[in-house]
Amino acid sequence: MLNRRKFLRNSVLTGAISPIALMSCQENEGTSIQEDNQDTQSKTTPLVIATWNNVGACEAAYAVLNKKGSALDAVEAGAKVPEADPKDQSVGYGGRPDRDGKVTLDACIMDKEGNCGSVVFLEDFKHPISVARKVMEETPHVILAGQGAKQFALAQGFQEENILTDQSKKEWETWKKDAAYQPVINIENHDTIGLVTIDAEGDIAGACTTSGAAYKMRGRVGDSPIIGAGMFVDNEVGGAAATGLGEAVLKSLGSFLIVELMRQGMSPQAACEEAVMRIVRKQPDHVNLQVGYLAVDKKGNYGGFSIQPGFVYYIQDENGGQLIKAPSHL
Ligand code: SD4
Repeated sequence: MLNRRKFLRNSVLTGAISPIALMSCQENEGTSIQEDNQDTQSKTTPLVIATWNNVGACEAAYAVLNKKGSALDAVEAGAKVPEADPKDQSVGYGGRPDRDGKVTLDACIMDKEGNCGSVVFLEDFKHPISVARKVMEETPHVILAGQGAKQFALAQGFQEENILTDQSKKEWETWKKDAAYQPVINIENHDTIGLVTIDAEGDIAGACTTSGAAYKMRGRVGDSPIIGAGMFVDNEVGGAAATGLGEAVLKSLGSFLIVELMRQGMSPQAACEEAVMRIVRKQPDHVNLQVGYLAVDKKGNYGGFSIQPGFVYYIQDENGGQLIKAPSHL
């Protein structure tokens, strides 16, 4: 909360936000952005909340909820939207490859009972989230990796296909000329989707799906498919999701931490801030990397926070959708 106060004080002092009207609007890619400058904001349930400007995903997820569908079906439907979109180069089909030119996907899903499934280092499938769901529903395991995950996906009837698009291949070929291995992700250019939904019954589910850090080392797995790091939900409390440099999130299991802090009474906003501050306090290189968290509790209170400015998240309920600019530490 110290940091939240510092943020508010600095913002007011520099005139970045008006002390009377703490909400401001900006334009970004045709979507109006609201600045989240309040300690507790809330929405009615059912609702969908997702990292970045993932409007299509939130709409698809909300359409499921609107028809009284389950939170679990909603997160899967939502996650599949960017997975299928070749223009989204951080997720699924069209994702940027690793340094060897192979697209490797990470995804996880979790339901209201605390059941979860995950795939890591999965190649050649467009919808890792659906394979992760099958891991949850059809196996006694939580995580399947690489060739084993592929074998399982094929056995489940998923179609193998080339998911490296010409665009991502071309960019990789340009990158290869210098092949500078810089795992620091461009702080403004993430699209990894972590989403949490609350359905009409008040039940919660979560999902997270990504192609991971561009040009990563072959075999690298990030936070996104790791339950408790990239995403975590607890039906008694709420849910959280992460985006940004996975290594930083993994070191503090950020999403699990946020849910536990909410369990102890913190607001989603304060819990996201504390999770970011754990990274800030323990990882001196945080100035060079981005991590953004979002969280929602059972009542529909929500929040988000990041290390660097630039993290936005999208939230949708019966009143429509809103893109929200999260406050940041720096
Ligand atoms: C990873 N957390 O693999 C992911 C990357 C990400 O938006 O969030 N990109 O580290």
